[in-house]
Amino acid sequence: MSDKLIQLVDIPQRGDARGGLAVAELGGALPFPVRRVYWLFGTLPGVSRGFHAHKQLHQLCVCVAGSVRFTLFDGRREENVVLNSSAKGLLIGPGLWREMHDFSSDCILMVFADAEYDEADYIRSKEVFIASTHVA
Ligand code: T46
Repeated sequence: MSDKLIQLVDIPQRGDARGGLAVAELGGALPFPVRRVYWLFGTLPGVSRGFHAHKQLHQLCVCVAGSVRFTLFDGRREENVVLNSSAKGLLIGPGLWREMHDFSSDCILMVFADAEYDEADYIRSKEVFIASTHVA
């Protein structure tokens, strides 16, 4: 899988004896200016999410509580990444099919995105996604 499409980055920890503090800032863990932040929480037991790719969107995903497993597919190879620490962020570029599985009941997944929500940026059919990865 191309390193440019998926990358696990360290989120700097600036906590002290009083408690934790983690920082995602431009030029640090964040390689792009953020235009949208959303978070997934309260995912019901056994439920998987995602099942789409993005055409342009770049995102940084940080599991700030609990755990979740990402399955990422670039049209050829599949990779699984477990996020279970707020000290790690998963950078996901465009052109990657993503699924999220095994959400813990306390999972809160924060997502920093470089663009506003746009349904036209989604590819929600796996067939269409695979076809798009084989265009010369
Ligand atoms: C992604 C993974 C990690 C909005 O109206 N605004 C938003 O910013 C978002 C993210 C979603 N929505 C609407 C679209 C759907 O009607 O909320 C509903 C649920 O979205 P979706 O089914 O796409 O959610 P997930 O959990 O499958 O995927 C989300 C993001 O959509 C996606 O970009 O990469 O989390």
